[in-house]
Amino acid sequence: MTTIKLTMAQAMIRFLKNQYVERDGEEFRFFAGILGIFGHGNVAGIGQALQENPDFKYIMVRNEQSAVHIASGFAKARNRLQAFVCTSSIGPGATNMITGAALATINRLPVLILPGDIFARRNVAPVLQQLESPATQDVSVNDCFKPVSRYWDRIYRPEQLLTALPEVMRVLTSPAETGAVTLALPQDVQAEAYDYPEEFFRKRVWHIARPLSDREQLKRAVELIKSSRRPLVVAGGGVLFSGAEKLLDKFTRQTGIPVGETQAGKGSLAFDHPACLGAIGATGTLAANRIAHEADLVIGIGTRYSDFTTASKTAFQHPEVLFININVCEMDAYKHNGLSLQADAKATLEELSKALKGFTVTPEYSAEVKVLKAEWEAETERLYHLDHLPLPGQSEIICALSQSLGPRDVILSAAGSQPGDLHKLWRTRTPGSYHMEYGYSCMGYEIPASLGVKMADPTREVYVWVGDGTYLMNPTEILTAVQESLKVNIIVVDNSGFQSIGGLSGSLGSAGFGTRFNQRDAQSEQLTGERLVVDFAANAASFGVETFTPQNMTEFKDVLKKIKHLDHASVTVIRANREVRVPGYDSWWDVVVAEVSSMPAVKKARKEYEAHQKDEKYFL
Ligand SMILES: Cc1ncc(C[n+]2csc(CCOP(=O)(O)OP(=O)(O)O)c2C)c(N)n1
Ligand SMILES: [Mg+2]
Repeated sequence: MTTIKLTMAQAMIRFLKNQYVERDGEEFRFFAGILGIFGHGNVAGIGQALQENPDFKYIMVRNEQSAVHIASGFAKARNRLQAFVCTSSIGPGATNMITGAALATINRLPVLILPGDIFARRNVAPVLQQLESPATQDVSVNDCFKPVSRYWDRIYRPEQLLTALPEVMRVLTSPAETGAVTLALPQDVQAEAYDYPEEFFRKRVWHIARPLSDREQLKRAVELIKSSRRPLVVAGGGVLFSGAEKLLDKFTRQTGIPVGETQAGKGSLAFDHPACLGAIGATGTLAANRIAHEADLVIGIGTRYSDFTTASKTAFQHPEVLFININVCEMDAYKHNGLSLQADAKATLEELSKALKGFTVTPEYSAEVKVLKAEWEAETERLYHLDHLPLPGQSEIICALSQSLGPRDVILSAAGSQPGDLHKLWRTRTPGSYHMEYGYSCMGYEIPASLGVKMADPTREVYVWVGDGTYLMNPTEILTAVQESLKVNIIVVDNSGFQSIGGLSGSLGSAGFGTRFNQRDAQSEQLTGERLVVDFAANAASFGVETFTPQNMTEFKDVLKKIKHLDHASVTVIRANREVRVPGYDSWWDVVVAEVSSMPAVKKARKEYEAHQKDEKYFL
């Protein structure tokens, strides 16, 4: 056996460089590179190995959490066929990545996380940034990654890479299992040498399979669909990950079954497709939610049925509603006591289309879908043209963006009031052009993720929408955009605080308490003093990007025309009215109101809450 003497870190990078995936005959190098920040816990290990491997791109970031967000944005935009690695020092650099890991795992996005770890040798403990325990020496802050990782391991000896890395690849490339994979790397072991077999570093191609469902279950599903009167497809992120959009188009045109889209599944069909009812659930359109209400069969494709999708289990009210779940992930395939088709979405839609030749929904049902769709388009138009003065409503900003963006351009967001508003109102025209992180809805994902999306496909314009609150949480990767010459178009909507949570608080009887950006008032000692004015453009300009501050909608539209043709990143700041909201449509979201309170508004909200909660269903 030929061997090569390498440090554990050098062996790691050499192995990662040689991993490929293949799906439908197309092959990709799996890792696009590594993102991170060096400290004493990785600089001489992974850092040194990267210096020796300049063909494995290293991108320096400003915050380790952002590194994981960039990686998630990238993996999502590449439909999980490529990923990034993230490296950090030990201690705070490592724990900064936990939020990112949770986001990746919840959204089922492959990210390889390599936090540095305390000395395996232990004789010099406690080292800088080490968490000590009186109960064991076999613990470090990196154990906190366990619940948020799909695979977790610690490499105490260099030869453990030989058995750990194949597991890492199995999980990262598995459509059902993927998420954050964490390999904790003790700082001393990273630099330790070992005679690795050359064979370990050969090119490996991981095949991404398209598993078919159980034959009996498929037959039963076909019968169920044939005997349904009001079937509805719920299209989740799995449709896009599987690349099943064309098959969904064919299936729905053939059968006439309408489609509601989850946040992750939006863009499965173009907004003007005859079967597309748009967003479903708590942030759904009136068209999708009304059809859902009376659906007798829900065909969930690649959805995990989050509370936003099911409107906290109130969306599906037909007394005998049944579910068919097409999902590669067993856990999701069995949800709602559904008939499980544990299988790839694209392959299964192909089979169902064949088996359902001749089946269509009734003309009455199709007519109802058409009317509701038209009604929703009219409502969208109304909200697009509020002409609110002096400050516009958010729906007008959506309208301006919608008119300016090309069909392949990407709109990206994650938290605030815009995910709900965009879910309802964005007119998605191509798959991947609506990029919403709503599994973790993590403030601070947006700007870093936009860099990942841009790297995933530089031919697409990326528009990232952040609220003022979100901007304040994590603006610093703007500098990384400048460093990497990544043209991202950042739109900051300043409504002086947390409009979303303020509105939610209001609806729960708490009048927006603690959600506005105001100074502490000297007399009341509450946060009700002068409005805190932040010059977001000046802040952004300090990172070296061009900035724009349109004062009204006309100027905003002019800026959008201009930034389209720039060759560098920019930040546009526009103020919006925080009280002009996009309403909800036949849906609700379960956020519990205090059962007892001395506040009359809370008591009233509690009564309404109890009435709504009665609609929550178990699917037994
Ligand atoms: C990291 C993180 N912290 C807290 C929250 C809860 N949260 C959701 S939206 C929101 C306010 C966002 O404010 P802003 O970005 O200004 O958007 P707006 O609601 O004003 O549209 C908060 C605090 C979150 N989603 N993520
Ligand atoms: Mg805000």
